[in-house]
Amino acid sequence: MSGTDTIVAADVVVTSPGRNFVTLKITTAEGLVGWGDATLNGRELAVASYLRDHVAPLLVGRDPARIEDTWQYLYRGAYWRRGPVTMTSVGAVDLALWDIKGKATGQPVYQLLGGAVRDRILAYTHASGWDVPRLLDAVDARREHGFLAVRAQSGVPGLGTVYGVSEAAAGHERPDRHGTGPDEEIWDTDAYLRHAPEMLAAVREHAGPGLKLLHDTHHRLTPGEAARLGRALEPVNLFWLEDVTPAENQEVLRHVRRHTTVPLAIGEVFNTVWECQTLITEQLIDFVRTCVTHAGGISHLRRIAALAEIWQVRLGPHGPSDISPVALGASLHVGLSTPNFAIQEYMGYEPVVHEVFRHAWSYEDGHLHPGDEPGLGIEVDEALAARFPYEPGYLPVARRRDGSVTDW
Ligand code: EZ4
Ligand code: CO
Repeated sequence: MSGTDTIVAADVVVTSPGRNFVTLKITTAEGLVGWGDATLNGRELAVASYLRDHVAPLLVGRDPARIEDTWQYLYRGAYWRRGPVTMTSVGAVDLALWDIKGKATGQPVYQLLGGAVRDRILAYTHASGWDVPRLLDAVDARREHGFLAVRAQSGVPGLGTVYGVSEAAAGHERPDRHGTGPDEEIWDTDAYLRHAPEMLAAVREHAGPGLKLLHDTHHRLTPGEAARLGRALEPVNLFWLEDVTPAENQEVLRHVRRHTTVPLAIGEVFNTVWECQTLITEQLIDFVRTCVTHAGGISHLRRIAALAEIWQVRLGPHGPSDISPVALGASLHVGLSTPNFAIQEYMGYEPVVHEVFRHAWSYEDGHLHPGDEPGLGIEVDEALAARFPYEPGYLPVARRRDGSVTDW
């Protein structure tokens, strides 16, 4: 196939079946269609414009088989590099080109990446409750659905809405869909630090030793606070503690690491291997959370995995309901073919999302599989997608009790 086909169109589909998704569709002269996810929660149209206005004109006329060359061309050729908008755009193109290569060769993408190294991929899902009893019910419900790994989040006494708590069945990450700007939440780290160890100990006590238990601190702690929390959580035996600090400064994790053996996971907001470099090469984390779309696609996630493998760091990619089923599928093709892939986040989707994005990937007994359709195994129902126009939405903003802005 190499060199015989040509990209004739690159179109951006923006749809909002309950939440916004941005999808790239690349079409070739031979009639192949490749899909890529370009959703960046709360900043969707920036990526849509980057793709429509700046990338699509460059793709027309190119050879779709040249995936790596196109990656280099878009990354290095823009001069302005890295960052979530750029890397999500590059990632969407990369996914769509892998999809096309799979369809051109009749192979699922994981076969082109070296074939399966495992039979299925361990998944974790979210459970939350405003108080501990409701959280325990949610954990039970997830386990009844077969999940072996669960991320537990709860409300904090004295605070209102906080990150990660939703009692919706599928659980979903806000944004609230209104164009009036973000909701604001009050955050109090001391209240959280008093509550979190008790809350997670209650889950462990209730669920027993077999459950893989995870928790997300969502960038809120200083290195000292993170070290203390990590120590306090050691008896709970977490699978991981996520995003303890904002990690804009990777070096501060040295302090956390010196004081606790709690397994650390970081990286869902990172966009390239360079933001993971110190964390990996100094073994400051156990799991890297970079997302297959936000970190430049399958091609770049594999580079991160290769660096991580040398340092015995494993992948546990971001997979919230605010990336589309296209991205989740792509992550699973990497997961099935990458030795140091540990676990995939899987929040699930509302039923209508599964209708807009029909997918070969499947969930069963706590595990995911990408399926064996050629390419990524995704079909987008464009007519249905067109019935859900874009609606502006924002993630919340958090303030301390004194009114100053902190990390949400
Ligand atoms: O808050 O994807 O671990 N998962 C997460 C996510 C993020 C959202 C932000 O859009 O932290 O739920
Ligand atoms: Co997270």
